[in-house]
Amino acid sequence: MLLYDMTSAMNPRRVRIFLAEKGLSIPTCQVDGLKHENTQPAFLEKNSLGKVPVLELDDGTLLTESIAICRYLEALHPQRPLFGRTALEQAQVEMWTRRLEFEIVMPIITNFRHTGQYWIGRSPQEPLCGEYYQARAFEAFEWLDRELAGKEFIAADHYTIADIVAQCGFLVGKATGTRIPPELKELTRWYSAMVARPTARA
Ligand SMILES: N[C@@H](CCC(=O)N[C@@H](CS)C(=O)NCC(=O)O)C(=O)O
Repeated sequence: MLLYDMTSAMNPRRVRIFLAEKGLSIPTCQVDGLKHENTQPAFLEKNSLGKVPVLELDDGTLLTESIAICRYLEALHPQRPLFGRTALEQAQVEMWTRRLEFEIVMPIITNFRHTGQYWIGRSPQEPLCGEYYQARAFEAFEWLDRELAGKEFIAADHYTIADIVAQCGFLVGKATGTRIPPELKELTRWYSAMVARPTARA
């Protein structure tokens, strides 16, 4: 297997943390976004969308989408489960992962696309759109703060892919000006615990 990775990017980080939590390691090939390597024909043959991560299997099969890659790895290495243990837990993890993708990650990333240096010349930028999505992100942070009251983890009584999705999203928010406000105590507590995990810098 070979993982096409981009060190500073959010979605490959999900896979790296997932692997680290499982105690697994896979050879990686770095794709340099600043040098536009992801939009060159050689990489577009791996992923026609020009995005990382991509997992290339030994028979040449290509898997894209961070969550699909993690699901594949979970099926190969079920211990310790990160997508839920029981039918109900699996549904709850899926529920939370989708809620977090749409409510938390999407507005953070959309703000970054419309305001970040990296996207100049790569994607049309509309500052008002950036402001709009940042405001939506902060509303969603308040919602998640309320949801986290009394909970150690987001979706279950243990760490799951839902926590990984959220922590990677908040890391982008931190780097791009959409930080967790300190008055959101539950969210701040949860995030501090996530970034203190030994796998957080994978
Ligand atoms: N839904 C995809 C999103 C992949 C994605 O957007 N990757 C970003 C990095 S976090 C990327 O490759 N960006 C490079 C670019 O578009 O220039 C996934 O979960 O893997």
